[in-house]
Amino acid sequence: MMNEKEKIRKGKFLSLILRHEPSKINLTLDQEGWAAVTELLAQLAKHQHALTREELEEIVATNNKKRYSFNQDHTKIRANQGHSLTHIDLGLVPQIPPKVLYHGTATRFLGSILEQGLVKGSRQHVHLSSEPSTARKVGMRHGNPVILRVDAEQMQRDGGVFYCSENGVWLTDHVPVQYLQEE
Ligand code: HQG
Repeated sequence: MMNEKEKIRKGKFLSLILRHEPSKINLTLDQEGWAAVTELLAQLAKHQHALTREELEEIVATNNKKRYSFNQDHTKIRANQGHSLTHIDLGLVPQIPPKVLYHGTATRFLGSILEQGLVKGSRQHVHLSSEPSTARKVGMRHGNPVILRVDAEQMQRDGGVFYCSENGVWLTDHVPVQYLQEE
C-alpha cells in the first residue's frame, strides 16, 4: 500500500507526464490525450518511476480532484484538464456555465490581469471554478491569494464559450476585464 505522501508524489509525476511532458518517459499521447495503460506502466518502470497497475487504479480512484480518467475498459488513461500540450483536443463540448464563476490568483498578477483580462498562459484554457473556496486554494499556490468573480452569465450572452472538464473545472479561452470583479 502507498502512504498518502507517496500517492501525492506519484500523482504529481503522472500529471506532469499526462499534461505536459510525456516525452520525459518516451511516451506518446493520442490526439485526445490518451495513453495506453500498458505502455505507460512499461515506460514508467524503464524511467525509475515504476507503478503497479493496482497503484495506478488507486491513484485514479482516490485523487482529490479526479484529475485522471480511464476509458471504459481501463486500457487507456488521460488527464481531465490542465494540459499545456498544444496538440491535445479533449473533445469538450460548450456548456452553459453557472451565473458566476471564480478564479483564484495572486495579488502580484492583478495589475496585469486588469489590463489583459485572464489569459491562459502556457495552458490550453483559463481555469475557473464554481466554488470560491477552490479558487482560493488555487490562488494560494501562486502567492498571496485573491479571488476574482467572473460574470459568466453575461460573458456567455456576449458570445463567450465555456467548457466543463470531466472533473468539474470550468474552462474558457480568455476572460476580458469587463467580466471580472474582485471578490
Ligand atoms: C495568472 C490546478 C498575469 C493566473 C488548479 C494564474 C487549476 C495572469 C497564472 C489549474 C493573467 C497561471 C490551473 C494575466 C492569468 N497577467 N497573470 N493577464 N491571466 N494570470 O497554473 O489557474 O491542481 O497555469 O491567475 O486547480 O493557477 O494542477 O493556472 O495565477 O484548475 O490539477 O497566471 O491547476 O489544477 O497559472 O491553475 P496556471 P491556474 P491541478
